[in-house]
Amino acid sequence: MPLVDCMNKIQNYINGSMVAPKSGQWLDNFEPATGKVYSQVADSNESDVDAAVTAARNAFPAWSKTHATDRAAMLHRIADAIEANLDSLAAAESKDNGKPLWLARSVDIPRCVSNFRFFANLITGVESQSHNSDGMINYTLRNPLGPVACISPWNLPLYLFTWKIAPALAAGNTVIAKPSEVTPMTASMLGELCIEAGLPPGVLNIVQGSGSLTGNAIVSHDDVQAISFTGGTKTGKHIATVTAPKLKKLSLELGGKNPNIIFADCDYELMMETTLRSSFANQGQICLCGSRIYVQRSLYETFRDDFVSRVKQLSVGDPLEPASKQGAIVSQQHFEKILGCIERAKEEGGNVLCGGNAVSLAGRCENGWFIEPTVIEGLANSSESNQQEIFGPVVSIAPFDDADDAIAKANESQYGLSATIWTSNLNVAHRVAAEVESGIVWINCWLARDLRTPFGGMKESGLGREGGMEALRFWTEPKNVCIKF
Ligand code: TXE
Repeated sequence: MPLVDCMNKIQNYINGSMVAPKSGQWLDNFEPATGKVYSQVADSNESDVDAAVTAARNAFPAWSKTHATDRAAMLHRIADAIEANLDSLAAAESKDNGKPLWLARSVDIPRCVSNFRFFANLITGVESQSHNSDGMINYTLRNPLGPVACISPWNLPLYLFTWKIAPALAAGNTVIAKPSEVTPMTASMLGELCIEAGLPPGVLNIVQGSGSLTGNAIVSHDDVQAISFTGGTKTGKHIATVTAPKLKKLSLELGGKNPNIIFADCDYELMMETTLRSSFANQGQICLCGSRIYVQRSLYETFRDDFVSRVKQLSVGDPLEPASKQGAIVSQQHFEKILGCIERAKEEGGNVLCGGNAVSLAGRCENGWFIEPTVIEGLANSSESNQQEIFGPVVSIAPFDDADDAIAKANESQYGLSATIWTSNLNVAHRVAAEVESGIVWINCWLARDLRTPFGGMKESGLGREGGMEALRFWTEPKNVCIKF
């Protein structure tokens, strides 16, 4: 596949072709590891969005009538193309986002393949509902909606982009998809792969650009029937104000401030190894990271000293180096936001046990955006630092006394996305899982994913669920037909 020339311009994929924005306007695209502009991305406007929606509308009749097995075969061909280009996609993802190359190769890109294959398989096995009673028989049709929109963030760029696109296409919709303008590269490459795979023109349209211009044009377009969004809570709430008056279906997967609850009777080594990942994977830029660590008092000091000494060993380095455990922060703006949050935590009485500083690297990364993995103790549970999403390599730790105390601390939050519980006591595990206010709970594991499960959060963490049948139901309109005989 002709790799998108990184020094070239990152174009839109509309109606089956790679095209420049009609305005001829471009946005700089940075490499986080070097802090330098390395490409430019289309700054699309309403007329680009309109072209994409028109293409999607024109492609909808044929695509929606394509048999599920044929839609599935097409999705498998896209998965094949991604698989065949794993190395170039992983390299592009690492360059665009700043994450370590090994992480993009082992997690991000393989998950894109899984996203397409999972929903391709699912739609060939979906059964229809029928209800039979009193001389009547009912059957339920679940029809695709039409042109729909997928809008995704910069932290897991192609992973979350395809997590939305795959079920939308599988259900028979045509799609207008917008990646984050901060990490546009692999979305553009996906467009090229779809051309190679023979996806009919207009079935998928990828429109690059800013949220305020391009994103807003998509969510406010009258012909867009539904929107699936992942990003910040503030942006999600804004989008809801645009779509609610038009009664558009809306799915929101937003921020989190997830508790990691560690009881003294846990499997210590497994907990420790996993907690290092759940705290700092992807530089802490995963909405599911456990950024509030609560440890039972009898274990607290042992945990704190051991955790801090292991965090200090997490090397921050060039994302291209296999030894780098932590890569670069995605943008200058986010880099400065995280450092500001660390200063705020100190003002709130937090004691930085390790990290807390920007990292200056020699060589090609000397101007990159790097931050030490940071552990802070002594913050009040109600402090801004423990209430607001930082979305970086920063965790707070605090002791708790018993399950009641842990649940109260965990639930003192506006968010409710995920929670992690470490204990060997089954009663405690099930009780805490039942009472903690989050849409996803992991017990003695983290980020263990079965794509059939409902995925999403409550409170300020979102609206609706992705995954499995939840996704297919979101992307279809049910119709009940009743026949009397
Ligand atoms: O997300 P935004 P950003 C959190 C994290 C981060 C904050 C902001 O706390 O600091 O969100 O990150 C598009 N109409 N998460 O700025 O702004 C935008 O172009 C339509 C958690 O990246 O929410 C991008 O494609 N679209 C999150 C997408 O929305 C709009 C992962 C997300 O951008 C728009 C990332 C508008 N008005 C950040 N404004 C998670 N839950 O995983 C922006 N966009």
